[in-house]
Amino acid sequence: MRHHEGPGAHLKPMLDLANLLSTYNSDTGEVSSARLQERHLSDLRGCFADASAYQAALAVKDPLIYSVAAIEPGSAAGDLHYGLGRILPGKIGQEYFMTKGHAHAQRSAAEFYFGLAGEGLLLLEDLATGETRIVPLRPSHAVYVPGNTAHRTINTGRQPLVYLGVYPATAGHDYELIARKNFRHIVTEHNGQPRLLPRPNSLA
Ligand code: PAN
Ligand code: ZN
Repeated sequence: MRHHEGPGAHLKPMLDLANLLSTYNSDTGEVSSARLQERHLSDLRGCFADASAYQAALAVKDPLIYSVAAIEPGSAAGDLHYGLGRILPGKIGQEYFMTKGHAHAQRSAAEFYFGLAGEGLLLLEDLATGETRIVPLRPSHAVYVPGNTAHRTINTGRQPLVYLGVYPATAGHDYELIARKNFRHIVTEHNGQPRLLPRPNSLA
């Protein structure tokens, strides 16, 4: 059968999405035919506010923190890319395991997040105003990340947080901005609940 040609060719991204979810391996975060990117604790240097807790954890081992299986059906203007993210549960100090976070290189590019499993948050920071908010990310919840917004995904639960992010193929990922300035706020656990706090300068 030739699924990807003829009148149904425009359905290819949709078929890929169905394929993506049906071949998802919940133990590894892998999706067959997708490029899997893995981030370990050592890849998140400078992200966590508690530098001594980070060093202490890294001295013991360098665990996997998250992975993203990326599907890129096309890269022309108008095409979409999507990634299946999986963040493991855990904390460094009181701060939850999370992604590096980024802004899109094409600043106006927005993103659609959809929760599939586990419990977490999106930390959103407006690049123009610095205004920060956290939005719950749970199974069957959608979160719209507007353009010009740095975003980081955080696992606040005890299970892997699994989600889909869909974004313009032309968006690009700018990690430099976050590596230089970091997010202005952190999310830590207090009495079992997530709390948004300004980043403490002394530990940054
Ligand atoms: C997501 C992210 C994913 C991993 O697919 O790429 O959550 O986070 P980092 O890219 O910050 O490591 C997305 O926002 N794509 O644009
Ligand atoms: Zn993004």
